[in-house]
Amino acid sequence: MFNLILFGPPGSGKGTQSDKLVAKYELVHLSTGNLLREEIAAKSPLGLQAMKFMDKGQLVPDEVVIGMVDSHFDKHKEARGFLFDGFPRTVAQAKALDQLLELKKTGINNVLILDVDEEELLKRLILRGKTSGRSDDADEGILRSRQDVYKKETLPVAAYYSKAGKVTSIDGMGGINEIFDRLCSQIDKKMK
Ligand code: B4P
Repeated sequence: MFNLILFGPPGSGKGTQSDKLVAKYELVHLSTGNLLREEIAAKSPLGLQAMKFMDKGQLVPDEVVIGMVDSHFDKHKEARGFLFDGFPRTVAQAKALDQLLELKKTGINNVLILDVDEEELLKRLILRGKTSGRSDDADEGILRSRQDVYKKETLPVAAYYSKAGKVTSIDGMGGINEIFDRLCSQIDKKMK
């Protein structure tokens, strides 16, 4: 299996680039943000619980996210690999993912970090908020607190994988296709 993590702050383009990457490399896309929004749309108990955190720009509790990933994993036993988008977002989630992958006798091949200026992140999310209908994009205060949560709770995940020598930083500024080409050239090197 070839397993990738696409990592970066809110608005760095993880979702945008993941759609293109899974099409090219035939990986299963596992976006915890998308899975949580599906649960909210279905008004499931998990969705109703998650909504309370997402609306405030906070992370959904680890046990909720890990349980959801675990059951999604089981639906894709034949996958040639996964692209993890927006997961793991805490060190506890990273450790849980390592255990899940170990059970499958596989691991993470590469963690690609999209590097984007904070002003550009806010600009993108404010623009998305005008059309997305996402409550977590609607308010500049929430957008800023999502960036703070990223720095406090999610950045340590990069250090966790860095110790294992798995992290590559990718310039996430510029056009969508240009960033996609940068990501592909790194993935192609790792797949050889
Ligand atoms: P996510 O759904 O993961 O979304 P995101 O971080 O907001 O955005 P992403 O980086 O994917 O940006 P996108 O490509 O869309 O998380 C949402 C929330 O869910 C979290 O805050 C949290 O509450 C919860 N959650 C999710 N996973 C969790 C976990 N594991 N644990 C706990 N809680 C979790 O790009 C943003 C915008 O920029 C788009 O409008 C796009 O069109 C635009 N854009 C992209 N690339 C561009 C470019 N190169 N130039 C200009 N615009 C660009």
